[in-house]
Amino acid sequence: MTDTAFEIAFKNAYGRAPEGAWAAPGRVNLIGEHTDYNDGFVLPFAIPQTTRAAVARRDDGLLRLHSAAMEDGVVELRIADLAPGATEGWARYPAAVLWTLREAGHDVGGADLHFDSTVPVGGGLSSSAALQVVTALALTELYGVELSRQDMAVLCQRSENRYVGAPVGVMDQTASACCTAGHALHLDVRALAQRQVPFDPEAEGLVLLVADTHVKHAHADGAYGERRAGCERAAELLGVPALRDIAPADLDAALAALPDDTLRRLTRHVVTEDQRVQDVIELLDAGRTAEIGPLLTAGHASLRDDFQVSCTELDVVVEAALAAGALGARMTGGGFGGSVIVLTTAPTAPDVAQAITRALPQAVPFSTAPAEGAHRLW
Ligand code: GAF
Repeated sequence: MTDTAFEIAFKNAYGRAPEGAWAAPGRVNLIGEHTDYNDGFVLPFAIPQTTRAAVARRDDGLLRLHSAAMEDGVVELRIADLAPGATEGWARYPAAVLWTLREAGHDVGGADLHFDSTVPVGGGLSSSAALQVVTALALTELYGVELSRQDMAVLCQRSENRYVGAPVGVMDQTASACCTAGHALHLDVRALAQRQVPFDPEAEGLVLLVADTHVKHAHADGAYGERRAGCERAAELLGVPALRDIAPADLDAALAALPDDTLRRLTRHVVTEDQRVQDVIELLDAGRTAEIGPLLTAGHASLRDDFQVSCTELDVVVEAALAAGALGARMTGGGFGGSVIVLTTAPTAPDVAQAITRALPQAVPFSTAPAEGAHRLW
């Protein structure tokens, strides 16, 4: 079925009809933060908010990009000129995907793409991964390229690492490409092994709220890369391939072997966070979702105190939610701003939501639940 307004927006930008339309969701990470680039475990789910792309192929070596949210009109790029660092602004993300597909030897040519999105930009809900994944899915399907969803996610991650210059892990792109409705995705990043874990808060009388602090974060900034470099340095000093290889039972010995407090804090966060992912999964599998609350809150404390990627606004929202009776709350995503997730019982949810907005007026919580991953619309 075609969405007429969306199709018309494509026609207005390009003067012809699209060949099809695709959608890719943002994500909430339930638990497992800053563990993906340590070869560890994550547990994200797709949210109902998506980025959509209406697309038609071109055969003249041009990539043309248009976004309903931007005022820069149609951005026209020559595929032959695409190179890391050569593209500015939001257009870097789809350009990066086309460049990376071609670098990987896939026979993908030019296209006109029109985007719109309901994923809050800079809200820590992976708006950029949604943009990358919807581009990758549309181009591979239109050009008949066979790529598994996990390989597509890895390719999108590579495009962000190499073309955009942000040293992110693979969680967000995998969530957008591979999640399914009613499930959180347990990803073992080292093995790239996936399991869909049933997660339906509503069925257990619970509500999961998302509160965007509207404090903007940017992963190309140095702080994310510094944390990542610190983790890699700690692993090297400990003689393991990645911090994932430190078992919780060996954590004290590992901490004692590290030369400074920063590396000790980073290591403690990653090792305890990997364990929290396993503990949350056990509770979800046992149908004891309400009991994951304290693990979410412990994850926040670890990100705030040990990994040091929280900020005042995130902490204020977490504290307000807990004081109003939430079962658990934590920042989600890379941090330095973005969103908080809050688990609460259904009857307490209105009070919790009110308390959050009272504490931070720009944070207006909405409830969410696991939605489907990237898909073709028509
Ligand atoms: C950002 C990154 F993109 C992810 O790869 C992940 O590292 C996350 O921060 C922190 O868990 O969303």
